Amino acid sequence: SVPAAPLHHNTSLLAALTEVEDALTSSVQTDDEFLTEVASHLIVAGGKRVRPLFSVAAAAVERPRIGDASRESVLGGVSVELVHIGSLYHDDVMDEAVIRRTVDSVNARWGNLRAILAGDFLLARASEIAASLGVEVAGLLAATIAKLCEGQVRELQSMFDVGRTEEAYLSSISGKTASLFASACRIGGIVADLDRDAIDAVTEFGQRYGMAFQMVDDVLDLTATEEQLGKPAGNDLVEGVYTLPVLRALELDGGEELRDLLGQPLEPAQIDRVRAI
Ligand code: GRG
Repeated sequence: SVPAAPLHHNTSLLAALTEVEDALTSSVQTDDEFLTEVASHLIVAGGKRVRPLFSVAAAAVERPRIGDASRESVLGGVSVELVHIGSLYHDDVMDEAVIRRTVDSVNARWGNLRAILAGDFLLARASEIAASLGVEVAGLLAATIAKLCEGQVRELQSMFDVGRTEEAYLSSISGKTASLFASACRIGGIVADLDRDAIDAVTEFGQRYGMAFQMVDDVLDLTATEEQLGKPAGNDLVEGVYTLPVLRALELDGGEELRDLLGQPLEPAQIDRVRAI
């Protein structure tokens, strides 16, 4: 969750995040109560809301107070968060994940068919909101959804490959994670009418931050607890995904011991051994 202390010093940022919550809730209202319930599931469950925070902050870079956000930057952030949540619905179907944001995954609660449809619905609502912000934002969000898909396909093609290169890993996370952080910032910059250099600068920041964010996420899979993650820890390891920390450990280890351990179902003691490496 967002650290409490800075928010006390910044009531306008807190107000923007409250607006984000309200707009997220409104965005999934339909005449179909069941669809609204399924689509609300991970909104209600929480999440850090890092991406909308970046939209709001990017829109405020040339203003005296961070969080001096326009309604448009809040809506831009909401469109990005809806894409993020929709991608989590689909990702959990692909991974057969049962826990997300500390609660049942949507597929575990309602099955794959409804999880896929509700994910589609979230993407549609994200597109509607982006379109209300103009053609540039709408086009950017659509292009970003395409990048997430490209990144995820690249991920599928190399994640289980013992010969995975760091370039393959970086190319995958650039698409599946960093592109949405970059667009979160860029949309904030566009709706705040920043000049083109500033828009490019906040986009570059988002892209780099997103790369670092995914690398940390992959390290946390090895080092954090289920309580901290809101989902089971060590998942990547159990499934044999070659994330950056694993690739680096393979290098450090000289390869042999770790190479023998990986690529098969691991016992708890073996997981501890890999973590130690
Ligand atoms: C349908 C848009 C769409 C895409 C299809 C499934 C897919 C392709 C992409 C998934 C990509 C994916 C799940 C990347 C991982 C991103 C990531 C770091 C998730 C965790 O983000 P946090 O830590 O989670 O911000 P919270 O719960 O705090 O929001």
